[in-house]
Amino acid sequence: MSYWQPEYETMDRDSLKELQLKRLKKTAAAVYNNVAFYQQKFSEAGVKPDDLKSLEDASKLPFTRKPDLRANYPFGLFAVPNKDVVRIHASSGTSGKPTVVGYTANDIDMWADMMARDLAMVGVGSEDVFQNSLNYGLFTGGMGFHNGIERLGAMAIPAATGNTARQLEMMQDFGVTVLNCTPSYALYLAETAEELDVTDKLSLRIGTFGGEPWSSSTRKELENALGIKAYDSYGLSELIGPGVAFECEEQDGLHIWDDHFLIEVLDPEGEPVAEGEKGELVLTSLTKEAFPVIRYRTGDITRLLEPECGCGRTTTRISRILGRADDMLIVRGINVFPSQIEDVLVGINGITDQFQIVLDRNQRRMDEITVRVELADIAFTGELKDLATTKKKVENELKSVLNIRTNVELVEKGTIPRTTGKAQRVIDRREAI
Ligand code: DLL
Repeated sequence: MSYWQPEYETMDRDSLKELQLKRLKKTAAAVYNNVAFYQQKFSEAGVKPDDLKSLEDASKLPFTRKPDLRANYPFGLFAVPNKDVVRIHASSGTSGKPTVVGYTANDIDMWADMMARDLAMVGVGSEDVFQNSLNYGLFTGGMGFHNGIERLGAMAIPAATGNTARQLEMMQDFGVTVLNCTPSYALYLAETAEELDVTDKLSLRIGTFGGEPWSSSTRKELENALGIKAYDSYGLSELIGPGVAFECEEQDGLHIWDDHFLIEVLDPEGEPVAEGEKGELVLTSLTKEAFPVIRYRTGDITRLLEPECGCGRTTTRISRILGRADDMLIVRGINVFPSQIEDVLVGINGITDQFQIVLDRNQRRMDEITVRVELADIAFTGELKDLATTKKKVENELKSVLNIRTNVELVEKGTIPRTTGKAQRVIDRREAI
């Protein structure tokens, strides 16, 4: 086990709370004094930074949401003058303007520390050759990891995304031991390695995957296909980028760095859920200078786990992200999370793990859900040859988990577009009809 910053990773809860309160007061004062949006929100809520006497008082602070970032595009929420901002990142989003986030030199430095902690936590060290196959650019993934890899002293390969055959060649030629990318791209890389018959030539031992939801069954599949231990990596641009929470070697929940973030898990009314219950992750930054955020509604659904962890760290732990408050599909009144569908598909023989969910509204104005599933090569051999049986099996298993009838469309291998970044799993055509 290796700790990057044991003074924070194993801090006792009382000292941690004291540190959090000190940092919360500083952050609240910084946004109140420097950002018109926060000054107005604080006034509407009837609260001033000086009212923060204990950590519990954080609940008096107003929430921040994604539309607030859009409304203040591009630099309206920066708490320092532009001359102190050394970098920006932006996320494209599905509608309207992107959301822009900024960093001071200290922010970049602290981000690199957090990432180094994350990587040390899963056993990455200076001997490792680290292929970073996330997009470098406005997306936070590539550069965020890059700085952490260098900070830790591993050898960084800034492979970025695309050219999958070349990615596999680099892995062989450079003796890559750690791969970092989205889980969908990892699946694609594993599939291509098998097709090119190079899986045996890889020396990977660790995979760190994130940026989008994935399931524990996908973890098993990636671990078997690539001969690695695979870890979940969570983050979002608004809070810093990747590195907000990461699994440890126990693979039992993600540690959040609560010396940098104040963590709440809330119900839709904004009240804390009981321990262990599902709720929305709400985060406040405690150390950021350029772009601090107060009670940011991430939209990500998770649950708080017992803080004690086998690895010895005392930081707050959350479960893997169970879905998004706003990505949850409502089909005939039933809540459907794409991750539930993924879980079912991964366990069935004869199909690949590539899938797409298509939502339509029929002539009777009823929602129809179709799951497009790809057949694997083995689907045409032995007892699996009977495709109708495979289709029935997928339909039955989906029905038993989702409590709703789904149409299953079996499609040829390779039909569903592969991605080097985040996968597009849902095509919602209901509005168009
Ligand atoms: O995706 C940062 C990142 C890059 C994290 C690479 C990890 C690895 P955004 O583009 O702002 O930032 O998207 C953030 O992606 O609110 C979640 O909904 C989703 N997400 C990120 N990581 C995970 C994960 C980056 N491990 C949004 N599991 C978040 C589930 C995830 N969802």
